[in-house]
Amino acid sequence: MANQLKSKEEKRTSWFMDARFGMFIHWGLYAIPARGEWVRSVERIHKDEYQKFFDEFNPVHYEPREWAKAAKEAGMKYAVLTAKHHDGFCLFDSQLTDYKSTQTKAGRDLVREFLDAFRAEGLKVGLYYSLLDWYHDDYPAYGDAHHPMRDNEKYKGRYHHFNNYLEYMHGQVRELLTNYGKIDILWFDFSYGNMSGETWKATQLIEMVRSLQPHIIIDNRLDANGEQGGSIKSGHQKPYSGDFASPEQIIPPEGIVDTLGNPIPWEACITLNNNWGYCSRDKTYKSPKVVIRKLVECVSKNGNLLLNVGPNAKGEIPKESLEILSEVGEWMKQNSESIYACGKSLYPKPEWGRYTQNGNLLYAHIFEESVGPINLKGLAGKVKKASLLLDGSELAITRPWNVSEFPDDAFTNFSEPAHFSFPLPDEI
Ligand code: FHN
Repeated sequence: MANQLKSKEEKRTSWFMDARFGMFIHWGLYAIPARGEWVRSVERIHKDEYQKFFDEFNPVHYEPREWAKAAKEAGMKYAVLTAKHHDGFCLFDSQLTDYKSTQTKAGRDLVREFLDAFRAEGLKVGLYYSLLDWYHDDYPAYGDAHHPMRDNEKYKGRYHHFNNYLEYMHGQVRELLTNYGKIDILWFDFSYGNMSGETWKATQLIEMVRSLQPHIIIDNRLDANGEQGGSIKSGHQKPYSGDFASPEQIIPPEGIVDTLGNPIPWEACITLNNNWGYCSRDKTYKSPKVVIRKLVECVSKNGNLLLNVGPNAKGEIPKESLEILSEVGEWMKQNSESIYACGKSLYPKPEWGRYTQNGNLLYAHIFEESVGPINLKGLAGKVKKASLLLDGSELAITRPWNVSEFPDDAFTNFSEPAHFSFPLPDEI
């Protein structure tokens, strides 16, 4: 039985393990204050005051096909959009609330347009759904760890019927998995303290999700230990920290494995600046080089990278983000062979960089800080042929190389890793 279950999960996640690279999109009313998606909680904004953003919301430049093209050009194979974030605003035409995009000046079902556009560009599609809901009257407020009214005396003693909220939450998940066609990923977020597992009626929720869309990948954030429902690990689980945003530090060399040592699909999600939701003043963008390094790091440990963009109130992805995506895309055009369908190598991580591997093809990612000869320790006798992905030029494999010996353009313009393809002998 366990093996059967395992093969079910393997079937569900095989496309995901090949895809390796996706776009995360955090978008909603919080794009108007433009101070990140937690603005209501951080600034203790009452829902009545936040209402002005609902009344104003009208993303006149929302063109999801442009978003989809940018993702595709960057080499991304899937995308996950916030259908509802913690503020409770729904980007889809839910019949369970009027707090939704179709009731704003926009008058549009933003989720449906997103799904249509990204599917049209050939990408897999996922929806992020917040378990937290700071708008719903039956979600705990006073004394909650995160609610905007958590320390507002007026909310003390206010009774809430949490089961009403659960009925609403489960009902919305049912709407998303019934009215919007095939969804490839359902990205729940997040569990904390006792707001975890069966508090959400997670077993019942997962059974309903599986009955509606048996193929769907579910992340592991329905419980604070990251165990419930997770086809994939996306952080928020012990002993790792949330988001896995620093896979270099958080994820061990062997990746994430089960008790038998079998690899478990996992995904790091990272912001391009320091905010998930649009933040106009946050210009601390990561360079294309850092993004590529994180992608290589994840793949070298059997993981995926979900890279976030936070569109603004007009519905535009910030130009800084588009520029980074475009440059990452240039690198992917040349080197995606060392990313897609690749994973952890049979060989231990070399001191000068990372290996990724796909079957009998080994890819050596050389980080330019490496000094001295590139010594393919332990490989010398086993490699038949080495060549640069850049131009297919052959590399002698009988001796170590100095990085300086590589052709000048062996490194892309971010002085990024050169890549070798090593067709390894069958016995590998
Ligand atoms: O609180 C959210 C946050 O806003 C964002 O959605 C991230 C994405 O992984 N998840 C939670 C914090 O980890």
